Amino acid sequence: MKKKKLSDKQKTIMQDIRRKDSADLYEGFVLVNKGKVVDIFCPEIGKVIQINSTKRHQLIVGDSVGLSREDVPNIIMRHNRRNALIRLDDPMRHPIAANIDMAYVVLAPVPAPWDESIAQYLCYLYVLNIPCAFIINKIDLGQLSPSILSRLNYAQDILNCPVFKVSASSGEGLVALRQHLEQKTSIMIGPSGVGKSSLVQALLAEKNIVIGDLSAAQKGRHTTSVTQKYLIDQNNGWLIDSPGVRQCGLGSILKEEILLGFPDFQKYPCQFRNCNHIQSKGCGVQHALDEKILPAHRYEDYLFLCQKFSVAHRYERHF
Ligand SMILES: Nc1nc2c(ncn2[C@@H]2O[C@H](COP(=O)(O)OP(=O)(O)OP(=O)(O)O)[C@@H](O)[C@H]2O)c(=O)[nH]1
Ligand SMILES: [Mg+2]
Ligand SMILES: [Zn+2]
Repeated sequence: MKKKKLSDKQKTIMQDIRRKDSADLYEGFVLVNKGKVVDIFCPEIGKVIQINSTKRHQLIVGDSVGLSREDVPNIIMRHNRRNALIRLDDPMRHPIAANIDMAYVVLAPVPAPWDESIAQYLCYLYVLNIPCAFIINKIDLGQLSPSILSRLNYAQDILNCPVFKVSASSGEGLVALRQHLEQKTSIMIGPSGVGKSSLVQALLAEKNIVIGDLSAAQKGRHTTSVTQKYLIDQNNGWLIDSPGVRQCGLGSILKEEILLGFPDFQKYPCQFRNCNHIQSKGCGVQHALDEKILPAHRYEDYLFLCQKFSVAHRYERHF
């Protein structure tokens, strides 16, 4: 039988499979995808390698890859992602960062957050199954509003989300935050202008392997446009800076997913199966609200997100 000729693309794939089998690869992870090139940190050689990116692997920050042991290494494979963060305002759900241990939502007195945004961030991270913490930055400029603070206290006390109060400018509170960032890969998310990049700069490790290469462009106070990973602690603490969210919304969150963002409601059982907690009689959540066991702000935020969902749904149909 005549042997079928392989195309160049098929040959490369076959070569990659053979290399994968040999397991003779460098392990690395993506620090930044600049479009044409990707910066990959390779712990074994302790260096950042710049590699031409291929569309095939669709690499995002935090992706873990296997590289060929050549003078000019190639990306042979992308390991499966443990999780992936999507942008809050992206109805198409494109991932922006992978393999995250913790997301820190950064807030500040200026620009002030809107009340329901706390529940929105919580819901978004619960749905993605990424642990959440909050950072109140710019404490040198004053306090957040009482309505935001009561929501953050609820998140801390009832939902076990740590809350840090810091100032990237004065350095206040950074010691405790730095400790919390140790030995994991974290990401800073939140509105534009709250100081995410300023915090990353303030927290960078003294002997940063990426500082010369990568972070010079971030020294100014420019709005961040790329998602990038930095070493902030010699104990393997990595921090990803992400562009601020301008539009608020939950992207294409589904109605059923909203309840995932309110695990505290499970403490109040209902007599209805699949209750959406909006009916009045016999609903455990409504009862807890009437009895003032569940704070009104928590229930109001739930109703707000449910309403928001219907808007997101209509919007989505245009795609
Ligand atoms: N007073 C005060 N200003 C701060 C603090 N942290 C950051 N800023 C200022 O806030 C502004 C925005 O800071 P960035 O770090 O660029 O904010 P960002 O969250 O990265 O913004 P995007 O990249 O657009 O999402 C800059 O003018 C900073 O100097 C702080 O702790 N106190
Ligand atoms: Mg920034
Ligand atoms: Zn109910």
